Amino acid sequence: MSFAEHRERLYQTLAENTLVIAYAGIPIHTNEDEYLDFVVNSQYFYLTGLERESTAFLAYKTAETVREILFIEEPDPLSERWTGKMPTKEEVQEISGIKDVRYTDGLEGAISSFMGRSRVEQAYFDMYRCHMNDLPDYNLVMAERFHQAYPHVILKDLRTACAPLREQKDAEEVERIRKALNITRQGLEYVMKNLKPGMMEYQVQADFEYTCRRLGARRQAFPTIAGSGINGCMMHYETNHCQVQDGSLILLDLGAKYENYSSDITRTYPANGKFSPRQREIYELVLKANEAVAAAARPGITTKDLNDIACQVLGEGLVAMGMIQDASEVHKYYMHSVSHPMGIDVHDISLAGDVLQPGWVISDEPGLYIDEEAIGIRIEDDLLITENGCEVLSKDIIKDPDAIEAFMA
Ligand SMILES: [Mn+2]
Repeated sequence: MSFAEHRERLYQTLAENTLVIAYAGIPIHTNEDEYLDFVVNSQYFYLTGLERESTAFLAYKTAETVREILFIEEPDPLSERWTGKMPTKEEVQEISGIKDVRYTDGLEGAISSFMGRSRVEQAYFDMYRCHMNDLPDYNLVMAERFHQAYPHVILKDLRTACAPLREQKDAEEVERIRKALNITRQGLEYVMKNLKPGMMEYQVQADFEYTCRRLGARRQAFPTIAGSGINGCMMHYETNHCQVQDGSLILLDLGAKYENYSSDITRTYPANGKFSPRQREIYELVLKANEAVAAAARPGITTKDLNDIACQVLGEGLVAMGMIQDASEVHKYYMHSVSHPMGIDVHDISLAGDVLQPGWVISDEPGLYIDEEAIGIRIEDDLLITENGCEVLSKDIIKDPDAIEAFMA
């Protein structure tokens, strides 16, 4: 399915007399003349396939038709001298399938023209805010500006409208995730070849990210977590500044991002290449939960159901080891939930309580975190929900403890 088909799916859900305005966004300034790496707005990307900053997309749906216009910056020889070639109208037409491409200096005029001559009743902007204290995203700023100018038009949230569409991946999106996973697999193999006690956690991180970059991933899907020993017991440890001790485990939660789609994998390795009997005992319990979740994942159940399965397997195992009295105490050693949707974003857009459907891609990531023994183990795979069950997209990334030991030997 092409990006044009993503738009077509959106239009089918919209009422007539509806305007859609989506901005790629602008680079975020830090200090002096430095900016953060540009990250495109996910709704804009989903609808256009474009990752170029300072571009925008406008669509207007009437009873009869949908008008689509894409706005890009006019290529300018001076800018190109400093920062490289800018995309041309032909190039963005090819990627997005949008025929009417104009330059951004015409955007306000185009909005004014639609507002002046058409009966616009509602307008969709991405108005997402993660935390109340966050600075507003560019799309939210532009939504507020629009609302000031046209207070009679009902504003609606483009992100919410895109959620059910983005949850269900098409073949091209799954293919991009497979490519990201293929890079992540090779990165982890490079890590296993080089891992030894005495390394710094950030060196393990560097081995992984070096491979990702060499294989064409432009960025990581999220900050790499490389937690050895007790650090593996912190869910989102990403300082990675400690030395990896002999006899410890290192928990690696990481993923390449490729063609703007994410992979999200966790593997836990013995620093010296061999699990201790106790480490292996815990590892095998986490692996059992990981496999139970993959065996249960299918259309018709929820990620909460999957988490209940993980809790049951982990809880029963901990009771059998005498670590807790009752399976309900599992949260003493397992503090997160087992699954989240993934796609363009590593924690991808979803509507709470949604039931799994074919085409969803979700994580499968049980873990156990035993502070008193400095054992933190998580095993995470990425699952594609199919008609009858699921496909483990990350099945080639080894996780069997014997296979890990053989690979590291
Ligand atoms: Mn995850």
